[in-house]
Amino acid sequence: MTLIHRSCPTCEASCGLILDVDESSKQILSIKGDPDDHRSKGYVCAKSQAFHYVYDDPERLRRPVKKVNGAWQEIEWEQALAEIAEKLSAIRNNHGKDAIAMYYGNPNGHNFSTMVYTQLFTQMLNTERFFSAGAVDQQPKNLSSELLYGNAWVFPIPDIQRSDFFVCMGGNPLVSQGSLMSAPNAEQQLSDIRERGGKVVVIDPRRTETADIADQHIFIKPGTDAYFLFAWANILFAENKIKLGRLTDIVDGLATVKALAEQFTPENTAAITGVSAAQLHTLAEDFANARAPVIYGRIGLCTQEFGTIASWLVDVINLLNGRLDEPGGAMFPQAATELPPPPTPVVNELGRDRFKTRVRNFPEYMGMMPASFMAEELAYDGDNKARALITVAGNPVLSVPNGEAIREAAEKLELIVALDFYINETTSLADYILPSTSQLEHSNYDFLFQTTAVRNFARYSPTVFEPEAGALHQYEIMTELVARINGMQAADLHAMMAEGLAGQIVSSARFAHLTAEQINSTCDAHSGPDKLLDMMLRAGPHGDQFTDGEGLNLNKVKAAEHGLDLGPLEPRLPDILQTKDKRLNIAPPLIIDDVSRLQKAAATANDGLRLIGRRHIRDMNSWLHNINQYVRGKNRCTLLVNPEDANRLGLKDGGNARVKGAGREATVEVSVSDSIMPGVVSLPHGFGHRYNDTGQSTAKEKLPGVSCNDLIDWTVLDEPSGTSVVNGAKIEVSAA
Ligand SMILES: Nc1nc2c(c(=O)[nH]1)N[C@H]1C(S)=C(S)[C@@H](COP(=O)(O)OP(=O)(O)OC[C@H]3O[C@@H](n4cnc5c(=O)[nH]c(N)nc54)[C@H](O)[C@@H]3O)O[C@H]1N2
Ligand SMILES: Nc1nc2c(c(=O)[nH]1)N[C@H]1C(S)=C(S)[C@@H](COP(=O)(O)OP(=O)(O)OC[C@H]3O[C@@H](n4cnc5c(=O)[nH]c(N)nc54)[C@H](O)[C@@H]3O)O[C@H]1N2
Ligand code: SF4
Ligand SMILES: [Mo]
Repeated sequence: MTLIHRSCPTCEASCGLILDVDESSKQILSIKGDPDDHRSKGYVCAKSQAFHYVYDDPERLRRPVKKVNGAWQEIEWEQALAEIAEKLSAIRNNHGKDAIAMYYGNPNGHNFSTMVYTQLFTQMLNTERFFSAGAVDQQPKNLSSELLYGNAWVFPIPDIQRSDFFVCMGGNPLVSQGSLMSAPNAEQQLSDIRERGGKVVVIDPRRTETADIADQHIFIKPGTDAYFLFAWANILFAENKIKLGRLTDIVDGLATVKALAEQFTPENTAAITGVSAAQLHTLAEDFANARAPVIYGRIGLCTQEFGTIASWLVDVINLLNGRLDEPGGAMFPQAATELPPPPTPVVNELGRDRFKTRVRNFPEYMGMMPASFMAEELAYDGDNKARALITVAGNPVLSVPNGEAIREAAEKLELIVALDFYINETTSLADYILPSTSQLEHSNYDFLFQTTAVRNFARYSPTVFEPEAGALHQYEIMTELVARINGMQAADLHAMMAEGLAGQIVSSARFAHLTAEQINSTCDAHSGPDKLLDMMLRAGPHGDQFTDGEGLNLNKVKAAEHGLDLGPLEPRLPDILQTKDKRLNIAPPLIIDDVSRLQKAAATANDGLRLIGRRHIRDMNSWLHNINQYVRGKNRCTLLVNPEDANRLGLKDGGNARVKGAGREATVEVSVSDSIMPGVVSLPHGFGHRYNDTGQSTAKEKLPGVSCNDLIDWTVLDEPSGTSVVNGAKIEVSAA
């Protein structure tokens, strides 16, 4: 029996765990919350066991498989990598780089080594047919951050531990456990606000689990948050309540925002949003009068028709109230791995519209095409069409609108290679599946989520069980593929990664006295991704500066088995800006130009029934449904309908409804509840385990459900960012 401390890799909260393991038999005896983890303090949710269940799942792939005459055959790694590289090279040489499409899924963000090798992988493939789960997720926030702060990956995070007034829009942290707000035990953290005498307000078309513990819940019609937030800004301007404070001298564009906000009053937006003028006035006033208020918006604000405007307005409201970059407001975390600034300040150009989609001529964002257009881009039959697809830890057939058509299009491709360890609704179409080690078999560092945490921290998770001989980690699979396609050696690419990082570090003024070789050799005790991590930690804001003296290095972070507390969030403006002249223009033209689309849509904002999603504690998007413990019990892939709508449509609780959208229809069980507002229905995503060729028998048998993404109009996008509109989609419902 050995006790191992590590963090949970399943959601952004990254709770601290204690694993009791029998290393010789590779058995997990128990997984419990770590009471000494300063972030999670012993808290865990039901999914804390997920990586154990996945590790044990007999249907998880352990070795590469190849489809031969329609049947899967296990093959050796060497054969798999050699055959795939040869086929991909041939396609690329004969038809160009864009003939290989790629889809990048969510679990990659939970894996340190995959994240640091992602750039190598994507740059070497360099395909314009690049899709990701981000375009059904946070891309509007990326765009807003890129335009405001010059960096798409710098997010203002609500400093809820010091806030006394928390307005939550389009997020349900009690279930999701917080997103772009890594805050283990969200329920406790929100209750703490109330115990400190503060207030929690939830604005959501559904009275969510978070709303249930809040002081106030306000129903808002889906997709109308931008009108609501503009009207809020209107009040601030009209009542002369703008407080830019310390940021006054760096902010531009105030007059432009004012002119726009003047057109949206609490009165003229009330019928659109469903929020009365009086309610908004009270909220704006309470917020302005609070000591440390903050407003937060998440996926319900991103994956809607005006996702970029709504996501941007959240920052604008914080800023106008003097709450951006202030304790208890929206603040910028600092990662322990943050690299020192380069010699000349970086001014980032907007990464958008450098190429267009083939079918609709739609601008790319972040080098990616909209995920909602994946089906038609794969099916495109013109010059330079797609011939191969690589999926990396994703399941677009269920996760992306028009998923059924993604399947149909993928079936016609010459080659599909899936980096995954399940035969899911997408990877079942592959010619090869390359399973990486599972999370218990590799170390991890909470890399992405240290940049979204409500308090700065560093946390390393050791490998629990050594993988079986020959097994490859995800970053190794990626490197092998890149090496073989480019006629290189994987070992050389690994060395290049270390040299490149060391070179980047010594280019900064702070480390100009060192050479790349010195940095490289100082970190020689570690290899692979651990070595890169050691370099970043030593060069970072708390690092030992490569002195082996005071400050962090990897060994010290490893030794801190409950994780390291690096203190509360600190003000970071203007230093963090990577915009021209280090100015913060709150009226970026791309967003301002989109406001005319918002104005035009006002007349039809309330047409017909609208569909929203919902998450449940035992789901993780589409991929934990093969775990018996997570799918037993009552069907949760149900359509939530308000009693008013149920009466009008003749629907009964527990009966069935016919749901029509995107030219498809499905039958789903109805759950009648006044927790959802009239005119809105809710169906969770990640279900629809209906294809016979998948290798997830429990999912298929126990809780197949229907895929809401087949019913969502995939042609409607948040236009500036190309993000899918999975919340507020028009839908038809009738009795079945
Ligand atoms: N309608 C609607 N659609 C949505 C959303 C919504 O709210 N509503 N939410 C969207 C969001 S936020 C997201 S993030 C996406 C998620 O979309 P995806 O990322 O496409 O889907 P997942 O269900 O997370 O699939 C993850 C896959 O990764 C594999 N995997 C897990 N861990 C590993 C690993 O360590 N190695 C390898 N090789 N594979 C691994 C799993 O086996 C699984 O097949 O869905 C989006 N889709
Ligand atoms: N248990 C569990 N946890 C998860 C996941 C999971 O699948 N299961 N997925 C993880 C991932 S990948 C992500 S990105 C995060 C997402 O984390 P959250 O953003 O917290 O996700 P949701 O629970 O989907 O909350 C979205 C909320 O937006 C509301 N909403 C929908 N449309 C609108 C609208 O137009 N306006 C407003 N104001 N609200 C709206 C919905 O009713 C819902 O309550 O969760 C993560 N955590
Ligand atoms: S809240 Fe997230 S990180 Fe914490 S135990 Fe549950 S799944 Fe794991
Ligand atoms: Mo997500």
